[in-house]
Amino acid sequence: MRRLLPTALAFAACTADETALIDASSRLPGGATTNTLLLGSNAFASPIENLLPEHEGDFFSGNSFFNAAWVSAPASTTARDGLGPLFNARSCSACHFKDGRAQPPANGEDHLGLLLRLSIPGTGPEGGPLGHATYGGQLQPFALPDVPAEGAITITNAEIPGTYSDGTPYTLLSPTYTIGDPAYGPLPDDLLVSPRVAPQMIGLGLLEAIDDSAIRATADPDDADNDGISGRVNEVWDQQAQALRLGRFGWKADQPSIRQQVAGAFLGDMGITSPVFPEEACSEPQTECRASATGGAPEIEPDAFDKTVLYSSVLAVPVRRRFGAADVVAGEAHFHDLGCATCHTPSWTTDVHPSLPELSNQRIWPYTDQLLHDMGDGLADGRPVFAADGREWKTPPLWGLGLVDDVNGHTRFLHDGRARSLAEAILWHGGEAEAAKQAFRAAPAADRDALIAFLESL
Ligand code: HEC
Ligand code: HEC
Ligand SMILES: [Ca+2]
Ligand SMILES: [Ca+2]
Ligand SMILES: [Ca+2]
Repeated sequence: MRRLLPTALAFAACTADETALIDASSRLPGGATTNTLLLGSNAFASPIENLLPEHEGDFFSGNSFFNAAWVSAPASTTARDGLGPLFNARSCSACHFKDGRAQPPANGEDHLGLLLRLSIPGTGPEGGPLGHATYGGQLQPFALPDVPAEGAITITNAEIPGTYSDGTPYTLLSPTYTIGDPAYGPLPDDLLVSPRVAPQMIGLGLLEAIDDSAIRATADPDDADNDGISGRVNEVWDQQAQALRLGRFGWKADQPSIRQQVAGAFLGDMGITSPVFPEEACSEPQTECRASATGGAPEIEPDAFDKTVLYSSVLAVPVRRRFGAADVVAGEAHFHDLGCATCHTPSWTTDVHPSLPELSNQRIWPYTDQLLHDMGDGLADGRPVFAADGREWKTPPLWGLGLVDDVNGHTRFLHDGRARSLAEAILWHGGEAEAAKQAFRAAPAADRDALIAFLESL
């Protein structure tokens, strides 16, 4: 499936810094795995181009499990029954539409693609968040007919005005979340709520193939190098290893592996039990939930589960567009000069992947350090997850961001999709990223535009 692009030249950046050469390999952000063929609305749906023939069948089966709408048990379609009883959506693709990214719902729309993680103050099992005794760790706004759904989410947006240093005005949307109609008793005043939108699914196996020690080596928890940036690792519970491991996936690096993230999605988002989480997520007081029929033990067969994990691991990162265009080249230099690259680490080399050799030893360009950062009051959710505190978020990869509009028809960014553009996403940065944000605010309009052109080329 692989086709090589003609070798790109190295472009000199428009900066006095002689060392700031644009690396030709960044044109293929996923190395040999890069999707060079399929852009437009299917830009995130391609398998890695070097996918081995023996993995193709599993990819396509995994694709069908990712897109399948699950049904309530018992059903004649036993391969995908067992939905709920409580759930957020019926399929993975309802939230990760076209393997892409969700946006916050407009008022009155169903809350697909944005979910609320819940906990109460204190520490839960294995040092993780302490779920609410009835509502658990996530609000499920939908349920099967005879089971009460947990509640409804309402988002209220305040408009916050601001100005760039040159006087150009902007506004930011600041959302508040309320849970209406709580079906299982009132919610406590000190309930901790973390809103999250579904991110795009590309390049995840490559990120998983970065060696733990390489990520740990870049952490600087006490800001020993005194640059104002103190990236930290999360350490989260690994259900299969029964031990704490480096957190990698989710907006707070909540999950140690794609496998556990997928199992968590099946259970928490769709009510489907799996080999990793074999028990339905019905709490003691949720009696109708506990009395409902299940679709087998586990509800997704181990083989189908493995294929969904493989699928989630090998969706390809798309090739850069407008690579080498003057504004993009200038924007890349600004990205470094404004301090963005301190957290959005441009490049990594993957280690040996245990089961997918296609992902091994690739030079990749995700633009993330995979570490947690204090992003200030504005973005804080106040809900700790293992080592991540209520102000910290993991630096998200920036690859593919310029194609979100083509794939999903929107440009909503950040953990809850509050930013309506890439510029708004930057303007929300605070905490450790305050200096970078201020540098962006102070930059001339032409430089800001070039920076955005660079981000759109990713
Ligand atoms: C209700 C919407 C929803 C559904 C359904 C859903 N997801 Fe997600 N997905 C999310 C959200 C929100 C996140 C971010 C989670 C977090 O930060 O904790 C996410 C994160 C992920 C990630 C990690 C991505 C990253 O960059 O860290 C993977 C992998 C994933 N989902 C796979 C799946 C699979 C496979 C399914 C179906 C079994 C699925 N999801 C179903 C909303 C959803
Ligand atoms: C201190 C580390 C840090 C610095 C410096 C930083 N970022 Fe970020 N960036 C983050 C984190 C963490 C998030 C996720 C925040 C959230 O979702 O609430 C983020 C999110 C983003 C997003 C949205 C990504 C998405 O998937 O929604 C963009 C775009 C972005 N940053 C660009 C930049 C640019 C451009 C700069 C320089 C002007 C910059 N960042 C500087 C840490 C940083
Ligand atoms: Ca079920
Ligand atoms: Ca729940
Ligand atoms: Ca530092």
